[in-house]
Amino acid sequence: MNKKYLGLALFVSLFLFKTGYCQQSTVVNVGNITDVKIDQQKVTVKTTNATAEITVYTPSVIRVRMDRQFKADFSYAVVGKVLSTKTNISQTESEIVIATDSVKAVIQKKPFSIAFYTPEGILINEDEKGLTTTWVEQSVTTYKKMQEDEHFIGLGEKTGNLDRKGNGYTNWNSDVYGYSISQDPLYSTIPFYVGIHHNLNYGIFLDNTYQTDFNFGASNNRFSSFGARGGEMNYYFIYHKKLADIIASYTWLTGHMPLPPEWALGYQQNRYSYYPADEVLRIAHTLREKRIPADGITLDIHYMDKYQLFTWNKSRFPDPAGMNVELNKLGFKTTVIVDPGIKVEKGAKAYESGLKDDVYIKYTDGQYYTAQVWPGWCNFTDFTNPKGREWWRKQVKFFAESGVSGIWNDMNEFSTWGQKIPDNVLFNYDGTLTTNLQAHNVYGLQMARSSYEGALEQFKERPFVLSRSGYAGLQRYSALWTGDNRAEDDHMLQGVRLLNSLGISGVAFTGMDIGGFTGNPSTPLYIRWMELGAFIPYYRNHTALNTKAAEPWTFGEDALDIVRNYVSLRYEMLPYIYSTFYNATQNGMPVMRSLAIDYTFDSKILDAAYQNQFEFGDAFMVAPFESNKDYGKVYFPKGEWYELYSGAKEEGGTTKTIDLNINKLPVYVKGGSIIPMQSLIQSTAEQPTDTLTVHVYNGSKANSFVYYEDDGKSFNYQKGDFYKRSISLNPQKQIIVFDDAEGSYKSHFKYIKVMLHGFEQILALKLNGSQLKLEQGTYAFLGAAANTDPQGSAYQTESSPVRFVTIDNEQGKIQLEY
Ligand code: NBV
Repeated sequence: MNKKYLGLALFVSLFLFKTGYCQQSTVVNVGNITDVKIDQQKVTVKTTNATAEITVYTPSVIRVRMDRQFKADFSYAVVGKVLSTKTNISQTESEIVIATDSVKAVIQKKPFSIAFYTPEGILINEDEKGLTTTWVEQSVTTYKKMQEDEHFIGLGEKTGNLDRKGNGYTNWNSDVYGYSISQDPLYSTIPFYVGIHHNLNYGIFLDNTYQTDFNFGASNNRFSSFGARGGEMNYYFIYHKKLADIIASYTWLTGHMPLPPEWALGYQQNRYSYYPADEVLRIAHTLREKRIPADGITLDIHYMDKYQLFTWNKSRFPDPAGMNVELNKLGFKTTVIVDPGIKVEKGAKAYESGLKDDVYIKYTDGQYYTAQVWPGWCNFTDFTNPKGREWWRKQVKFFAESGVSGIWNDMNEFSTWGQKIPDNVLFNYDGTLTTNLQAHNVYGLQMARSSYEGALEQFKERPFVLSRSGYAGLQRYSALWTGDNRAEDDHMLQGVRLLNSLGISGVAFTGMDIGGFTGNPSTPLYIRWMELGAFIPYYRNHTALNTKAAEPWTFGEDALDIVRNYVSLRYEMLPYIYSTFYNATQNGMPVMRSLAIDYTFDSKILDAAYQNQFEFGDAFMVAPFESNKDYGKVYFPKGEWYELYSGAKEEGGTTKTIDLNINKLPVYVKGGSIIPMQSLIQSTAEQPTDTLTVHVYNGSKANSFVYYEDDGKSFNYQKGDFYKRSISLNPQKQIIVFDDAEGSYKSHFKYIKVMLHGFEQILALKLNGSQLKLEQGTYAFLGAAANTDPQGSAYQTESSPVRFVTIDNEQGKIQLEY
């Protein structure tokens, strides 16, 4: 080759190398199937470049696992085990078919690619055939063909629109103080999403704890993809006709939330920070004096001595146990914050005991990893080490001895003044030593787990645990809140979407800082947010250091009246809310629900104009708007709807522009709903009257509600000491039925007041054959405080026309005919 050509060849190769065309060999595709092994519910294949296992877990859950070299099969998220499932597996020259009663996976052999079909043969999801699964150095990604008009929802704590189409997301748990409403990533990782197209929906859960990346057609219309920066391609494909069932399968796989104590569903007063003890008690007393029902007070970092874990600042809190007794007498429970960093201080009790038990994270050379947080230089417990978790569980005794009832896990991403943890610190990862790259995203989950398990061992009653960071499966241990939001309207609405997305992703017990953490809300924003809070699973007001006080009485008399109305409504709704939480412990259905769950294939619900509307349990639809708007447009999905306050009926399938009034949050009730409520109480430590009011809304479709009651605090329910009864409305047969109660618990309620809404034509009911005359009247959902206390609330809004009758609850099955 002469010099000229050699020069050109060199130039061309350099160009190709630079532009990446020559690096094809560093992109490794899964390749062709070269060997197939078929077991009862599992197919193992060798391909040119990898090994893959496709396993049927249930008729609707199929796991796809792929790697160039398999390592130990271990997961912090998955608790569901392979269930014996009728599975047909067959193969031909070109493909392998795995069929269950509800889904069919077809694997092409050359090259390997997988597609999922309904039993009728309708395509649900398929690999992008040109790209399938590929490795780029240590990263592995699976590419799925973008289906026509495909949309995506879920992926846990992600900002942006309900519809994730057109966006890419990263999972790397991060401390994001005052995050923006389009920031990514935030504090937690839940790599589970739902795809929707052609009246079909499916779920994909990528169980890989390295940094994961998702692309839902971000600047590409060819594929959606999910991948990880290390570890295996390891995903679960879930198919059901209904999204609620996909969530049920996903939470079967990653676990259900335990039943929380009832007090945790009440109102929680918080700030960074309440101290000294007298101030905490003053807050508690003022809530009682001002008749703002409340159950929780939360202590932020200033309760500690120089921010050292497992200490009390003795000058601020000379007698923490005494203070907590006092608070308990007032009907309050105390939750305290914990951070992962433990101050490096010779002689400090907890620090020394951690050293002795060898629980702190180290570098590869055996030196401790030390970084700065609140207390100064800290070491960090390795919560991925069983020994670390055991040590932490023992430390929780410190809180039990001080009469604490809840543990709030903060900074557990984990955060070291916003700095990055070096890649090379080591984590035990339950016996498979690894680095920060693999352990980072599960650290928060394992800390929350340790706190929960510690509280289970040390507390006498059901604990409440809250966490900022997490990974899939967090719901088994903890509630989650969305960290340091801002006191801005779009943050309130973004918060609604974050919680709704978390609900789709298996976390039913969620909250956000009501009123906003950074900055000061305007009075209308504060009011709106506090109203909204009544319909948020974890109802906690919180604000940062050096911001304006945010207790309900700090925004003037009007604000106080309005807020009192909504906190009071929350307490009246507790039988409904507690039952809804109970149901979440059984089937994973979130308490706060995006409309996408019940109306998945209605394209309007993904429309940005209506994406903030949500359901609270099965009955309520809330339409939140910016606090400064005078009117807003509401979408009513198919069915019948009633405006909560006036009972006015709205037809489904329509939109309506409504006047907005700061005194009242737009809330609607779905036709057919059954809503048990109680009399107003100031805390769950107080007993309501002995009448349970069951609101029944007329509707054209049959509906039922599982009513659940127990002592609200102990573990006796696990031994059958609960009271559970199904209440149903059957409009075709024109009956309302209270089934026989299950369980050994005696209901607190002697009577049931059946309150009928939308049954104007009906004057009497038949109870087991005999005639009951209905009374007529009105019912006001707001203003109960004013009814019980003349100085209560000034804001009585409209009331809804009702027909009602009171019946005896202490009988078996009750059938009411109308
Ligand atoms: O412990 C102080 C705060 C806490 O109030 C907040 O809720 C957490 O998200 N914490 C973060 C530490 C850092 C605050 C700047």
